[in-house]
Amino acid sequence: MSDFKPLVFSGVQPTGNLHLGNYLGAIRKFVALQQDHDCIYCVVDLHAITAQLVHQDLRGQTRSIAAAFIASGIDPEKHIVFNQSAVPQHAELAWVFNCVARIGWMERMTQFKDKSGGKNAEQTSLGLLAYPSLMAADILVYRATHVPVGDDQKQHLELARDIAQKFNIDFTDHIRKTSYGVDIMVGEEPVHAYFPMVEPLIGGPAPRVMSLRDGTKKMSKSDASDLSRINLMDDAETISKKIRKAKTDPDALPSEVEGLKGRPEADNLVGIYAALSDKTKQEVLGEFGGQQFSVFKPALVDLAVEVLAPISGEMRRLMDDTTHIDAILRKGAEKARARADLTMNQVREIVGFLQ
Ligand code: AQP
Repeated sequence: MSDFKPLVFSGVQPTGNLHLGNYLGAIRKFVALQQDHDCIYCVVDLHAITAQLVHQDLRGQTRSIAAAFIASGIDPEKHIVFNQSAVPQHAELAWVFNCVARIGWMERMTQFKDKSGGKNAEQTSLGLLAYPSLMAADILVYRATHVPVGDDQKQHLELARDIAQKFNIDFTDHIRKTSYGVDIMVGEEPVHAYFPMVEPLIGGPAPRVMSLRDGTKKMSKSDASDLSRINLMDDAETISKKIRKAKTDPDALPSEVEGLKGRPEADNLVGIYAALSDKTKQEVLGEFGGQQFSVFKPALVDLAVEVLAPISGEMRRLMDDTTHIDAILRKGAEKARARADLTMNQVREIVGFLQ
């Protein structure tokens, strides 16, 4: 039985300042994966206009995400870094997927419900509803197999699998007439597939970094309070202030992970420490169990500054030379277009478009 060649794909939206959640949930994993995998990392600017159409400086934001990738350690020579709108095949495949996916699938997405509910109903674009279909296309236009993301994207990746599976089933006979199909197992079933069943890579001690003000809410770019998040570009003093002011409870840290249950803020800070130091939560508690937050927080400040300061410094340096970033993105887009075009030519043939 043949199988798909492993390929990693992921994207980040240029919709505001990157925060620690984006870094620990996504970018830090991107960096680690490039050691053993072929990787494609994308600044998803088409996604950026789904929730808000007009941006003050979409180009600048796009460059800053690319700068964050590179400053964090992604190698654009060995891997591919580009912005989504420069590869029109993403949008072309998304249209095919809009016709494969069912409206009900999209309406069930938690992110859509959160962003389109209440007073936002009138402002909700068709693009926001179709967002997961474009995300499936981003991944599958490269027939990528593995997608590192934060826990908040899990539902969208399950949908990408549903779309891939429905395409494979709807077009089975057409796929068989070409030589492009691959034999895979879906559960116990052997399937002749054109698109792989993508695997989310979500694990780690901080798969969902929570707000510093409320341990039950995701750390997010759109939170009104800047104190709720640590931005990648925050200086040492700001990081220190935000961690010192982070909400906690009055108890000392427990010695076992079990003891973090029902203590969302403590759990979040321990998870952040663990992810930043490449340790498990249990290892962190082995070091700090029984200690008060007055001891733990300064240690977390030192660690966060030690990890983030070189990244923000390098981002600033890169942002001063936009010609260099633009050249990286242009070169990346050329490499991405060549791969995406190969897939789209085959998809056009499978679907039956006259070429
Ligand atoms: N809090 C988080 N914890 C872990 N991972 C996170 N990600 C986002 N927030 C967290 C992951 O970062 C990657 C890029 O995310 P995105 O560009 O899609 O942005 P987003 O998820 O829309 O980010 P925000 O901050 O949550 O934006 P708003 O406020 O607009 O909703 C993804 O892999 C994501 O999982």
